[in-house]
Amino acid sequence: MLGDKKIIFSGVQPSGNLTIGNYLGAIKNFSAFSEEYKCFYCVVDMHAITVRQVAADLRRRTYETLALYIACGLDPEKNTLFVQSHVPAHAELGWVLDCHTMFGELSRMTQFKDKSAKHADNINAGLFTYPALMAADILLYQTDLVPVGIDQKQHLELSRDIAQRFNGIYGDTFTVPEPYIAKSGMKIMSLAEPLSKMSKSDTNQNAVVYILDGKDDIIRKFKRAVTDSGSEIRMSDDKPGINNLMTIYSCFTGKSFDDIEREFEGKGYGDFKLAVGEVCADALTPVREKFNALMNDKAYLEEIMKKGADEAAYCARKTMSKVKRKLGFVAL
Ligand code: AQP
Repeated sequence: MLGDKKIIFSGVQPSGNLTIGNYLGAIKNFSAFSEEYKCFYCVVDMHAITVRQVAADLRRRTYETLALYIACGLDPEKNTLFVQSHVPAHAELGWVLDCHTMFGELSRMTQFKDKSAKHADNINAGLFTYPALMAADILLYQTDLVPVGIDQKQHLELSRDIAQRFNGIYGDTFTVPEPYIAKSGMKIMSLAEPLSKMSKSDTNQNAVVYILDGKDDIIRKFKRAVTDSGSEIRMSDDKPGINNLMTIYSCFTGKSFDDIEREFEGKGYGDFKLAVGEVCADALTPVREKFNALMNDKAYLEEIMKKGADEAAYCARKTMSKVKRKLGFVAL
């Protein structure tokens, strides 16, 4: 709690151009919390370097991710928006939590398995201990609730285990966070391989719809989306392509799957794909326009970064001094 408000923390890696998976699974849902909760939204650049980055791209994407937070509706006056590497306590607590996280636990993380298969030439220690740094991000702010896409649920459960373990050894130190997986935040899958998650680092540009794609590109990508045999628009275990498109359509329109099935009864995949492309493009146009205006004002974005880092560091310091005292580190 901060004052009488519960605390929310979430983050996005500036590891690529953000996708509609990041948007529907996470960012779109963030602004609803601003009034009721004290919210910290972070651009987690330190997580991004678990995979090799080009420095100039990482720097640009850090600005872009912050601008996208704001363009997607996060008011910097009502939310603390900041960059992870601007608050060194993340790294500091990350190390402490590394020492309280078990090798076996980290070995079981599916994201580690997926990413080490994808980046076989760079299976670094940071990729392995990523979830302990994520726990540090969350626990540093005594977070009550973490809005994330369902793909991050396993990491969040580990954060809870780490918090409970630490509290068990040293006495009450951390709030044990709860995940918040929005109904609309179901896992958005690749348009080319609907059994794999849509990821910003996918090299197949046609598999991924980016938040900043123009209308023509969005419609083209949906038209080319892989669908399944048959022709009916209906949710079914053997139709992962159509399930994914129905999920996306439902997220953008708020319509239930039953409504969507009725709406497209007797119509074919072609009509449906076009409709999904159109609702997606229409929803993202205002975001893109606001983003472009923000990216023309770097000084404003830097002001937000600075203000956010000061606010975050203030809260982080309180937790860090408690942690150091409990561990037995000598205070000067
Ligand atoms: N496909 C998705 N469906 C629903 N939610 C998703 N999220 C990501 N992809 C989907 C949610 O977006 C938030 C930020 O994710 P992240 O940047 O921390 O990293 P990630 O989950 O590893 O996302 P990517 O796009 O797959 O990045 P890369 O390719 O760099 O690994 C999280 O809340 C996540 O759940």
